[in-house]
This record gives sequence, structure tokens and C-alpha cells, in this order.
Amino acid sequence: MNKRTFLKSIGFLTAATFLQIPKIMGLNLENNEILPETFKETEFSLPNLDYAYDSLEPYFDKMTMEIHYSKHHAAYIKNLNEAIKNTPFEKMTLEEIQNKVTDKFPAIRNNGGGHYNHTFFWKNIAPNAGGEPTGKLAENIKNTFGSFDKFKEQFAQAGKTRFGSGWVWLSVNKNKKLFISSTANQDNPLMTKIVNEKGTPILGLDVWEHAYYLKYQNKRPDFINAFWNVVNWKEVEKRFENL
Ligand code: MN3
Repeated sequence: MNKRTFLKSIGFLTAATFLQIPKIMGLNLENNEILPETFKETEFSLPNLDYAYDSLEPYFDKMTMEIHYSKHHAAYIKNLNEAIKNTPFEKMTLEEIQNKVTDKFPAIRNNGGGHYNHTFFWKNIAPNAGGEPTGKLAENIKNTFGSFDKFKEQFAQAGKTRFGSGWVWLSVNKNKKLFISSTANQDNPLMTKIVNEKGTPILGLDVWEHAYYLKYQNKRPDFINAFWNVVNWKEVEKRFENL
């Protein structure tokens, strides 16, 4: 429900609840004041997926993609919108939230991270993708890790050894150097007040069980192996070159 339909629905609420609404929404609704047309819609919403749920088969299965996007990602967004209401985070972009959030705001940390990470993830996978990066990124990967295969090994190792739920990242640090890291839960390298290894991510992989359990069950390494067939290197190269 967005703010507009929420406000329309207040007619159905009890008088006691009604009295709380202006305070919750930060609006003055006394004397039946009508919602102005210029009311700013500040809520985050689910971004479009650029491909069909079944288009990453056989590597990522249709049902996992559908549930992951339409249920898990959608839930982070709903909870984020709730958590930022009437806080300074309400006016921030999604990137600013990552940068400013601290461990004092667990709901914003977890759901803001969840929204950012999944939005980022959907873009770095694609149908008919995989293969190897080219250009400057390929060169940097080779210089940093020794070879593309050595990079893949190190990235996979970080994913396999992440205990519980989390993410693996390829990022660029402030000295413009590539590095691999893994973060717990929905943290990410942009969370400068939370994580130790800070940087701008260019590639991410969700290693939560919800990302693979239906198809791969307990075999996380097989899922990580399959990931290389759907990596959208064109997007990762673009992210790298735009830094
Ligand atoms: Mn996920």
C-alpha cells in the first residue's frame, strides 16, 4: 500500500487509530484537510527485473527467481519504508542510507541493505551471459589476482566460507584497487560505519539459502559454480569504468 492509498483507507479505521495518523504521517489532517496534489512520494519500490524468471535456467531456476524477487526483495522494501518513517533516513537515497547507517538502526541496516543488495544483484546477472570480462576490468583482475581463474577461486572460497547468511563482493577500494570480501546478513562494502573492508562493489553474489536452496539444497559450492554462467560482465565492466 502506498501513502496515497493508505490515506484513502483511513476512513475505515477506528477513531482512536485515526488520531494517531497525522502524527505517523507527519501531516496535518485535522478539519478533513485534503491531501495536496503535490504530496511527495518518497517510498522505495521494487525495481523492474530486466528478464523473465525462467530466463536464467538451468543455472538459476524459475521458482527461486520468482520467490526471491517478488517475495524476499519486496519484503525488504516494505520493511525499509516502515523503518525510515520519521527518521533522517527518510529523505536519503538508497546509497546514502548505506553510507550513513550504523548498528543503532538494525531495521534500516538489514532492510536498507536488503533493498540495495538485491537491486544491485539483479543487474549483475543476465540471460545468455557468463564468460569472461574484457578490457580494463579483465586486465585489473589479472594484475590483482594472478588470473581470471584465480579470481574465481578466491571469490568462490569467500562464498563457501561465509558462515550463515550473507554476500560475496568484488569491490574497488579508495586506492582504486580491486578486492574480494564477504559480508554477513544484508551488509555490504558501502556501509562505511559497519564493515571493515570498505569500497564500491561492482559484482555481488547472494549466498543466503533462499537464493539457492530449492535447486541446490545444501550444495552452496554448486550454486556458486553455476553463478559464473549468468554473470553480466558487461554491467560489471560498466560499473568499474564509471568509478
Ligand atoms: Mn536474497
